[in-house]
Amino acid sequence: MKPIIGITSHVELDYKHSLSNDYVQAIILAGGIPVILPIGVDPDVAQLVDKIDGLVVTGGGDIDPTLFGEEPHPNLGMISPGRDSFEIAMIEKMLAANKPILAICRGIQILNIAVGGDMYQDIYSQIDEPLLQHAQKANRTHLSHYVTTTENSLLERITGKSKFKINSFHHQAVRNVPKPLVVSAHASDGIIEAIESVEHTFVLGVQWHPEPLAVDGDAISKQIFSRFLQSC
Ligand SMILES: [Mn+2]
Repeated sequence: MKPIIGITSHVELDYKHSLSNDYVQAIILAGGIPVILPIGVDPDVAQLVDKIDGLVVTGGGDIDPTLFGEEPHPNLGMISPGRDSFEIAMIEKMLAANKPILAICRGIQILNIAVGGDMYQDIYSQIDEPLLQHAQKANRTHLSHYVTTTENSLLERITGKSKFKINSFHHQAVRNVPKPLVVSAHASDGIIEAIESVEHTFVLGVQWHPEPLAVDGDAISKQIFSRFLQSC
């Protein structure tokens, strides 16, 4: 029996569901059966969580800042409140059931908010230090900047590396990371690039996009998906 993996969809302004095929193919390549999840089923998340073996929380637009006690910064992009509420409800139930979660890009941010953390709405206007280019202009499979993993973290154990290169497509980032989550990788400018739970079997959030890299054959990205599937 292959694990069934729920994958949340990108929802444009609560109007249209869409999802890059790379998420689907990366799960199939790693040995799972992907199922694309809709918004609008918040009251039924307990039943959904019961049916799936793992959850991929995918990338997309920005997140409603009132969810972490702020009002919209001028550089906040498009948000999807229906997606925010569905994903937070799913994450809460998955955590309670100790079922595996792989959270990607926007996913790492909503994962952090679901446990009471917060985030930068726009790193370039909210951080005074000089920052790297985190919205790369190269194609999706180009590895543009390095991340350094936290010693003995799940991410370090999965990848077997203390430093490696990733792609980068974000202007927001996780800020305060509350328990049970901890930082598992950061960029050279201090931006948090990965978080994980110290109380769950497999809960990992990455700020980059491993799914086009895994489909392209990148060994580290394939390892992330295969360890996620093993946990499922
Ligand atoms: Mn980055």
